[in-house]
Amino acid sequence: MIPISRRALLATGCALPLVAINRRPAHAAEFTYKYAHNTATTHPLHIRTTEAAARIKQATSGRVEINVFPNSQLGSDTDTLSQLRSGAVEFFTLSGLILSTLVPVAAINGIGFAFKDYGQVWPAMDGKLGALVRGEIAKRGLYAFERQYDNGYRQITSSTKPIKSPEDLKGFKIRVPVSPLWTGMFTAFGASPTSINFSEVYSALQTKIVDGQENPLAIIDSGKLYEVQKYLSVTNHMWDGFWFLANKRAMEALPEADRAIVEREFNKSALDERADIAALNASLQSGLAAKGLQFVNTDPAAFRAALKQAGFYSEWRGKFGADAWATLEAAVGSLA
Ligand code: X2X
Repeated sequence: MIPISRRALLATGCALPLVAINRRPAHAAEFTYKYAHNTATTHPLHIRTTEAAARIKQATSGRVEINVFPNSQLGSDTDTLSQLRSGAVEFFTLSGLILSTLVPVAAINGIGFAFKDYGQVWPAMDGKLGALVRGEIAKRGLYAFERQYDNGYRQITSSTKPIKSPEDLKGFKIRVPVSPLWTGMFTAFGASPTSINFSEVYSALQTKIVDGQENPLAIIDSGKLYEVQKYLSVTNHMWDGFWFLANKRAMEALPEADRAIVEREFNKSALDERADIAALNASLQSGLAAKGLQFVNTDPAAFRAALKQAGFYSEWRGKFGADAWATLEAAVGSLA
């Protein structure tokens, strides 16, 4: 029996109750996709993408359900990139520098000391430089959403000694993400870099496999790296962002209208996440100091000069090619 009385039907007219009667019952989603990322659940990347997934479910009337897997739960970044390519995972946020193992030019925003400030970062990444990288990503069977999420300007931490000058990096055992640019840059400083996925960083620091690492403040905080590090040197040595990546076949399987909703909502959340990181950058200096990290100020010009001296800029100009380099320089000025 339909639980609507004849009296109620008569009282309200037909249209409304009939819609209610015909509405499909709650049912399983038509598309259940996995989104993986490497940060803790307290990081704005997790919070804002989870909000996007909820809005997408609502706006598609439950047709598209995206389950968020934080903390490298589905595997390290290197593993998850393979899963994204095979379609085992449909969505993944990844640093362009790590993605460069598949799409070399995606590392270009990580060139040391390239972006002076966010006033240079977003116009470049939302503009020509980002478009160039997204074009190359598309050629490799992946789809990059228009708006990148912020990871941030990276700072060096250490458990053994404060890094004050480039000389202090000589022989320093530092963890870097799995990426030729990261290894190349710290080799150029004369450090001793080890490539380790983020999922292993806390334990690598705790067990002293490495003495230091480098990451933005929001990652150092949400990853609780302050528990296993003593000093934080404010170097701002590179800017790093997360591309929101999709398996192309999974995107194309969505009806066009749903695909537009998915894009709209993840792009919108990227802007929210950028604002969160900006706020954290302002608050975390004192926040992390209160948690025991000793802040060390540095002269970034000295670090940049050390890279230049080592031939870092000319080497990477050669690797990225004149066109991509010119696109970067158009955004940040001459890097010579
Ligand atoms: O692996 C890292 O250091 C992190 C969290 O910053 C990236 O995803 C590149």
